Amino acid sequence: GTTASSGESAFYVTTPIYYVNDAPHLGHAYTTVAGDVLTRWHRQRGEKVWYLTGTDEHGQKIMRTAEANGMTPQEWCDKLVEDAWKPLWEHLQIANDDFIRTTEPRHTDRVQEFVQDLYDKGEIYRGEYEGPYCVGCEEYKSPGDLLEGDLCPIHKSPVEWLKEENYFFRLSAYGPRLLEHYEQNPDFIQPASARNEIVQLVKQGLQDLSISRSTFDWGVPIPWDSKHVIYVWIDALLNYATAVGYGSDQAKFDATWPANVHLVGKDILRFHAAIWPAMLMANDLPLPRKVFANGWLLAGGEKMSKSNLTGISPRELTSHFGVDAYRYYFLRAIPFGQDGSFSWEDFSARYTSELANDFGNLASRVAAMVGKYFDGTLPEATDAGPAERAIADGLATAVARADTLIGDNLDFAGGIGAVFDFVKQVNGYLSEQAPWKVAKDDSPEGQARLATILYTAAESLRAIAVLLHPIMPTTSAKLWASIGAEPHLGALAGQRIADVATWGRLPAGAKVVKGEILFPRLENA
Ligand code: ME8
Repeated sequence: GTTASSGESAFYVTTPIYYVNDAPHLGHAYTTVAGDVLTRWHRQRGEKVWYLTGTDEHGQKIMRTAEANGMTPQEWCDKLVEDAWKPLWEHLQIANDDFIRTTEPRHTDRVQEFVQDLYDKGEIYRGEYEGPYCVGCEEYKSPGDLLEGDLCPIHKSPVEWLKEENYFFRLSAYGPRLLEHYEQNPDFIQPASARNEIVQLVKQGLQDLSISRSTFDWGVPIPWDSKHVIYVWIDALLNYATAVGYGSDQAKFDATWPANVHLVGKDILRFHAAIWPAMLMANDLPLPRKVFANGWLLAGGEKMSKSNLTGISPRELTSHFGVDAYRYYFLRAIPFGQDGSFSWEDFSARYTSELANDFGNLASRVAAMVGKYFDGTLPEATDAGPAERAIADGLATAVARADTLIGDNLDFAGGIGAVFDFVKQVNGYLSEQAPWKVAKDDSPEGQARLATILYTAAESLRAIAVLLHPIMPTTSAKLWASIGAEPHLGALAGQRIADVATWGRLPAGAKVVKGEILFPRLENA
């Protein structure tokens, strides 16, 4: 692969670029929050990171929606991006470094160059295609995959029969090289179920891919034949390269590409794990390091979607549970890579037991006791023994597990679980040590013991605030402020995962204040 000429290369993560035919729902937010947690974790490791999201604005689906709403496609896209998509990502605290729209010239110009290059190399030829097409998927289907009545298996709506003169990409030629790549890079497609699916598919043999359309014009024109526009998926996949300087800023491209992780839903795995790598191979570009397919959020047992009218808006949930609990819930409740169902009952139960009781109460109890017994000034731990060593050890274990699980394996549920095992351990420590009883002992030994217990608990909160920062940035910042960490240790975002388990970083003398309740009791929904 390419190495950066200007130092370290970035940990580059992408989300799919979403269709702007409608407003975002829980499914889109699921992938985008996952990418945000992953990239925030890597920033907290001290790595250089680039997080990209954006919107897919060409094709028939968008064109028809715009028409139905009495707008030009461009007007429609501008409105949806500014009124719905960007504001939601801000609301959910998504810290993306860039937002690419496929109608931007920085993208369309490069797409034309890329396709022209392939044409010049003989990778594209003219031919005819006939087959069933699903506009919802923007994809030709195999007749064998259709449901009774010629319905798309994903959208459950009728496909259209298309017959066109098109340009084709010689995708079929890339099967052997793709299989070799999967073989030599066992982690290229994850999880294993996704990898197996793609290996099977490619082994069956790939067909050449129709990459242009001539029956409508909302797309990027084929440079050598302006009666055709480039197939929306070819246009869309290239966003991952054009957004980081492909063809326009070589230094930036070299410092960013290849992507470390393409996050995608399993519905669009084939495009990312077979077609996209073949396109890159055809133009001699390095392949992404990993394509990770998340499972589907289900509603009534089916994929939640805009077209099925089951797409719930994330704001319906954040207005009730808050943004941080929202970010936490989906990653904690559903193993990443598997399908899962959302329910109000499950969300409420986890909110109350895990966030409000286990975590929120721990933070408020500790702050209240430092306030009550030491006037809000963190005392020194002069009497540390086996119980305190067990906490320090538990922390080291939690950090190591969370770092591998979240940072390397994208096992968010497991990694968050590791942090919450530590939260539970600290709660258990407090119940056993019972500082409220020790406080009744006025002797110097009793007071030293009390100080040690409360120091240990506050120092644990220092670590918990850092570990949960990528997942719940606002809550963690409140906790960081409440234990008075900033004046001594600096900003929360500047804390490094490698330092979290170093015991004793929060110094005695820190000003601890009982801040606002981290997870207020839920009102009846
Ligand atoms: O496919 N469960 O855009 P899209 C989990 N423009 N994730 C879901 C989901 C669900 N029920 N519904 C949607 C496109 N997603 C193309 C992508 S990329 C070059 C072009 C998430 O608006 C999931 O990540 O249909 C899925 O892949 C993506 O949204 C599809 O969004």
